[in-house]
Amino acid sequence: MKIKKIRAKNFSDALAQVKKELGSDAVILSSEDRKGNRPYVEVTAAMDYDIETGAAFTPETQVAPSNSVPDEFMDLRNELRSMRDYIEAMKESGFELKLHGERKSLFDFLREKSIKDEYALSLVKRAGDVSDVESIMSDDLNIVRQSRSPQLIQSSFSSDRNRRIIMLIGPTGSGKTTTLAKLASMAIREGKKVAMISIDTYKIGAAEQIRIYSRMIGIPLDIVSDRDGFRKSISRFSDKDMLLVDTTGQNPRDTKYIDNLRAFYDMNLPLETQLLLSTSSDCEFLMDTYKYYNSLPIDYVAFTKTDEAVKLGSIYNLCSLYQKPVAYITTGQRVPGNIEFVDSRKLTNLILRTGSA
Ligand SMILES: Nc1nc2c(ncn2[C@@H]2O[C@H](COP(=O)(O)OP(=O)(O)OP(=O)(O)O)[C@@H](O)[C@H]2O)c(=O)[nH]1
Ligand SMILES: [Mg+2]
Repeated sequence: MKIKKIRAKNFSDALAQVKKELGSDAVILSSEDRKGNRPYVEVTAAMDYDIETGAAFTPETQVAPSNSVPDEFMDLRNELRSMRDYIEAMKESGFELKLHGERKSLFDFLREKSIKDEYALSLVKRAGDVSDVESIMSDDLNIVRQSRSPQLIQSSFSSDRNRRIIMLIGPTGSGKTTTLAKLASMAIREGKKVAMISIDTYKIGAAEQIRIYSRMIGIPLDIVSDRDGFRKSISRFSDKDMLLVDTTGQNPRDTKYIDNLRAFYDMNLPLETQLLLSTSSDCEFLMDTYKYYNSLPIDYVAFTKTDEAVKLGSIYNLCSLYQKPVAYITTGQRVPGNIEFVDSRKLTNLILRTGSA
């Protein structure tokens, strides 16, 4: 293992030098800001360091790797790993590591809420204290829905601007059917004429589940399996103010599933699409999931199961990356109820208050 100390005027220069002198596999062991008349950054880097075992990569360890890795090595390995990920994220987003005092505490506070490093850094760079962070985050979350294509506006239902056909999409079990029933109950209470359409003929029991809700709330339901049926159903419910459309949840990485959904959009009806994502899911999973749904015309994101979530930073991460407005959050299994229409300020409060620290 070769260890080298490198000095540079800032962290990105030091990293560039490490890469040049030790190669791109070099591992950063430590970095320190040196103060004084001419401040500089000192980085200690190592080459031929086996990050998986936390051991120097020598011929001996290659031949006879040790099965029982001592705890302190495991800790070191984890620390090195997270440091490497952190630095990679910094490099990708072009940030420098220069946080001290209040800013460092703010950064740590945001990370604690599961806000991704690059977004946490961006917030901290724009803010002086927690209340600044709150208002900046709230501004960031105040995303206005982009207007749909003129083509869509001219379509068959545009004469009645109050009529809404809302389609709920999302991964399996994200809460589409339950939320649909919550929305239907709310609309009924507001005196609207509502009907439900389910295009979920894939999952066993899906029809029964939505039928129970339709009877419970007392609103009509159509279950259709194709575009023809869908069009007929929309005509049948032409007297309604609101049509709520339930869809099948499947793995969005399956292109057939996304293509099936897309076929309904190709009908050129004025559908409003809400993508439901469960906040009890891992943030990386959600970010990746979104990527696949992103090929569909999503108008809003809605976050479900906030009652089960340990942290809600994923809401900010997703909104920052995909720039979609949040329609509402759901807070439990109860129907009716357990749905909240939150503005960006309330959302910010939830994100910053949920979880430890
Ligand atoms: N804790 C909690 N559970 C919820 C919430 N919303 C839905 N659920 C539960 O999550 C489970 C799945 O909900 P569904 O509405 O069937 O989800 P779905 O997206 O329709 O599922 P698929 O149709 O299989 O894709 C059910 O047990 C719901 O009661 C919520 O806000 N909080
Ligand atoms: Mg369902």
